[in-house]
Amino acid sequence: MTIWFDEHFENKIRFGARVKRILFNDKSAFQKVTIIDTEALGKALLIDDLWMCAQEEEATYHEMITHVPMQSMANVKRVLIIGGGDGGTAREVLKYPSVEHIDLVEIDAMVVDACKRYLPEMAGGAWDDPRLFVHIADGVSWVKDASNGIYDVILVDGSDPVGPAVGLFNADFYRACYERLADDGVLVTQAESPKLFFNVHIDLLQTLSDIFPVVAPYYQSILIYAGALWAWAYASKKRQPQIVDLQSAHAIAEHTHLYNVDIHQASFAVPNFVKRKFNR
Ligand code: SPD
Repeated sequence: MTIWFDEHFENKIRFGARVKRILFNDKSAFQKVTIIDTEALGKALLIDDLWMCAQEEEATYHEMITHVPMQSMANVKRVLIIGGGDGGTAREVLKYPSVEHIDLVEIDAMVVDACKRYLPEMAGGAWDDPRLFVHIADGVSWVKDASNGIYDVILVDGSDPVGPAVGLFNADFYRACYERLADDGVLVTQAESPKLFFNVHIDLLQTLSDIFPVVAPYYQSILIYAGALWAWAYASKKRQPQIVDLQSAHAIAEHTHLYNVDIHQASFAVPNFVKRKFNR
């Protein structure tokens, strides 16, 4: 029997792949967590029936959320990842020898446990790195707690704005992130598709702009995400999203699938339909 997994958008359009096997499927206190093996994309994680990452297509997402901020700063030592329970973002951050400490704050233990067991490739050994500290906790409360200290880089690697990730799209959360961010630090959050989630995308950019002096969206296409053109939002108190050390960017590009100097620069080209609503 042929099984397909499809992510549906408003019952109008769907994004799917053929499934070989369902490896894990359960409901936590927060959401439905599924890991499947697919014909075309390898193993994949889905949350509440939405694509999160798939082996053959995850590099774009994890490299863009990580290397754009990491290359816009030098000598990053302390990193906070909110969400990221599959370990893919931590894997990319750990490519930097300057990084001394990563707090990964994931609300749902089931995501981490299922990924460790059924999708360990995504973290690529990150779970065993002594610099990574995994906390099963609410990211919103984490950033509101001053005792957690200050971070050079904050990466918001959450799910879509349904279920437990809703709080990662509001001003309260980003005001608290501002307090946790070093003066010359950088925050990047996944910012949904400017095509299918236009209002969410614009609202998020506006929310960030009310808090951070520097805000810039950046884009890449991702095959499995609804809308195909995906966005991240860069925010900082004073640092522009420019590569600070070309040599370091070329060096990291030796270890990436997609990210390089040209991609970093070109990804900040903003489509006109976004510029008409958000132009800074
Ligand atoms: N619609 C997909 C949104 C995905 C955001 N996070 C993905 C998690 C991968 N680490």
